[in-house]
Amino acid sequence: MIEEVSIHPDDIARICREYPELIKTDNNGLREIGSSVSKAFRDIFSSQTTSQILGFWRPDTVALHVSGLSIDEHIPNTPYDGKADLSKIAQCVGNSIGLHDFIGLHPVVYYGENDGQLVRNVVPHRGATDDVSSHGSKKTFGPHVDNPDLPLFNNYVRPSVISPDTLSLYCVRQDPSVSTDLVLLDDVLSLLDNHTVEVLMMPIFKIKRPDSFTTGNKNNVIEQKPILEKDNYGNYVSRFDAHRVFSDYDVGNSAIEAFTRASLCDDVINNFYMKPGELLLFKNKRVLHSRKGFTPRFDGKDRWLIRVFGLYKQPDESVLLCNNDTAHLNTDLSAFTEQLAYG
Ligand SMILES: O=C(O)CCC(=O)C(=O)O
Ligand SMILES: [Fe+2]
Repeated sequence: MIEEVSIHPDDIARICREYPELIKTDNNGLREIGSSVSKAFRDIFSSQTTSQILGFWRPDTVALHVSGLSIDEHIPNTPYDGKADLSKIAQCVGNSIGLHDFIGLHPVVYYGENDGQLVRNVVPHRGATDDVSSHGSKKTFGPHVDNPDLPLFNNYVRPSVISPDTLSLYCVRQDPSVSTDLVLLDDVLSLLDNHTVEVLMMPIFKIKRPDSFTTGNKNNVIEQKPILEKDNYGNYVSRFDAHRVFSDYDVGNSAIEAFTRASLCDDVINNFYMKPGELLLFKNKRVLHSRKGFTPRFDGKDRWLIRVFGLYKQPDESVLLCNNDTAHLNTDLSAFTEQLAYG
């Protein structure tokens, strides 16, 4: 289920009075502001709001839709190169990362993507209008999980990098005609027959690394993987991405087609026309997200969301790119080959 949380305006007014300045915008500085904001949330939120938000940990809750958070008084123009001075949107950034801290999630970023910055600006990029990525616009970005070429779980003999457990999108500036769409994996599976589900669990699929990776091993492809697996609690999780999964087998391609068709049914799509100060936080591998194509105006006022990835557990030192940034993960899978062999 998707939990609806509405923050009381009096609570927001109190938090705004205490809002810390965002002085250092490197990842460590962002985590500091996240921890101050989380402290303010703990002091101010009612027990009802707190339990609704912490309900994110319930096995049947796969997403939170939080409304009524604050935004900064003067929002700069939408940054069409994808780079913004985060100190100018300190409240949006602080609320995003603060909610992760409050819930106990660990914000992370993956080497090769977003210049190592925890906060990604999801904006139409002047040079990427035809890309299928968070910087694209004209083409529909079909249902997908993020970073599907990375291992789903960390249940190997040694720790490994894994795909994001969670993803949040915070609305800084709205385009009222563009929704952010969520589809629950369980809803898609309820439309498929048993045979198709069984095929999706077979290790007969190839998955390509997303276009948002611009450095490192950006053309990574993993092979002989299932699209569907079950986690330790028996929940289905997926590495589905309509644009990036393939199979060498007809039976595999038919299953991909059936899954894609089911994920595009109106009945399973939850549209969110997010206004500034609204946030979606969801379990990346149990929810698909998508966005229809749109035409940006490039007048400084186009749609602007900020995205943050999270992990349920603090990443092990061995999966970090370097020791001085505990959020920046190594994505060179050859560094984890030994344990992948056991996976
Ligand atoms: O809402 C969008 O533009 C898509 C964003 C997205 O899929 C992402 O940033 O992972
Ligand atoms: Fe995405």
